[in-house]
Amino acid sequence: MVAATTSSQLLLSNSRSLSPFQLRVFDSKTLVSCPSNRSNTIKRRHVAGGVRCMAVTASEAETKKSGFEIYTLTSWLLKQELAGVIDAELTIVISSISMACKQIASLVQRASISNLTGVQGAVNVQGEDQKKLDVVSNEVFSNCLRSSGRTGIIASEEEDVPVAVEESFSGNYIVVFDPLDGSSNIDAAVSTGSIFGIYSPNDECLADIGDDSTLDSTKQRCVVNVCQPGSNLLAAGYCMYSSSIIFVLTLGNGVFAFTLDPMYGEFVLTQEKIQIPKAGKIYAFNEGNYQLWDDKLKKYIDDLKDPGPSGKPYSARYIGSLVGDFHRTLLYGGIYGYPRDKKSKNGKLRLLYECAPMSFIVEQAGGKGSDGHQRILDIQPVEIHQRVPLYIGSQEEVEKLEKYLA
Ligand code: AHM
Ligand code: MG
Repeated sequence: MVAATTSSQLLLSNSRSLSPFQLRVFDSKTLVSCPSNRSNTIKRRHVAGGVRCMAVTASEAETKKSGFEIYTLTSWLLKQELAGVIDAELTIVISSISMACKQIASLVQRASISNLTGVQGAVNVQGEDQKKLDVVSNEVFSNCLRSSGRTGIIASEEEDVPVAVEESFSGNYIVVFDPLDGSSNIDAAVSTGSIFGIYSPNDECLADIGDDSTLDSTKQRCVVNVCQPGSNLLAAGYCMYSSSIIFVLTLGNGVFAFTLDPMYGEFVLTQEKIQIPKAGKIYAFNEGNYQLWDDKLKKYIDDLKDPGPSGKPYSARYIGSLVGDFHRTLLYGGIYGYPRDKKSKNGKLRLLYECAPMSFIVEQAGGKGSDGHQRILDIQPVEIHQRVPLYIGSQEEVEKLEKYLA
């Protein structure tokens, strides 16, 4: 199938003659009409007096990579679908989330131009001032999920209770998300991000939609359905809005990063099977709260600053934006922590749409996510906006912290 042409080149996407996930550029001189079959790739050769077509095996074709090949999130998701890792409905849900992220990225980038900085004037159910972009991003995320037609329930940091999606016609996946995390940074153009987790569909929750008399019980069942431990997650990811827009995703088979190519407007695969370093001498805590911390935690932090025999203490790095701090930790190693303290008994971060998705990702990369005593993914939520302390990062660093808190 010819997708676009110029005078000298033809852009082809042909699921029979190429690997189904490849988009390649051919010189028009070599393009001729050749018969094809399903299992073989067609090789075209100029010979004296004409062109001869030869069949080559798919594996032979795959080893010869074109310099023009790009591997997009869409292609990658289709490959996962073909391999049976996810079904077609989940592919659509994740695609719609990536679309929401592209829109939010654009809004974040243009915030000061479009008068989208500052507060909205409302306070969310958790008593926090909502920024204009919090509200807009929540709308963008919710609309993309609704229009995908594959989402049964959505639960957001910015909504009081989970919402049953009436437009859903199949799939019915449960999506939890924080549409714009770290938005206190937004007016200074510092990194922010969106975080999401996807749970299995539960048709029971949707059974009574449309019957007003049962709306309350439907809502209650939605809450029950959304309150699942992170160990049930099917997929989780985040999108970081920074000097690059990076979409990080796990489907439970490793962690993959896709970078938004502004030329194509597509997320392109840039890192496969990311592994977090086993240890790393970087810590990310808001030390402004030091005096409010428990003595065991103070001792841990004090020891990190001790240069010891090597003469090298840990380095402190703290953006105050979970996605940015987490992404650095994932790539460089170390530990990110948001502890409980005297004023916030369970810390600040929310289990469902912040701690659990990030913990699923870190475990898939070989790291750990803990509340200081137990695995985050094993915690059974009892309410939607439940907070838990979070310590996340390199396995050895999180285990070291747990020993101090024991
Ligand atoms: P938010 O969801 O209201 O944006 O709050 C979460 C953010 C995280 O991104 C960040 O790690 C943390 O709050 C920073 O909190 P603090 O300013 O107390 O250090
Ligand atoms: Mg948040």
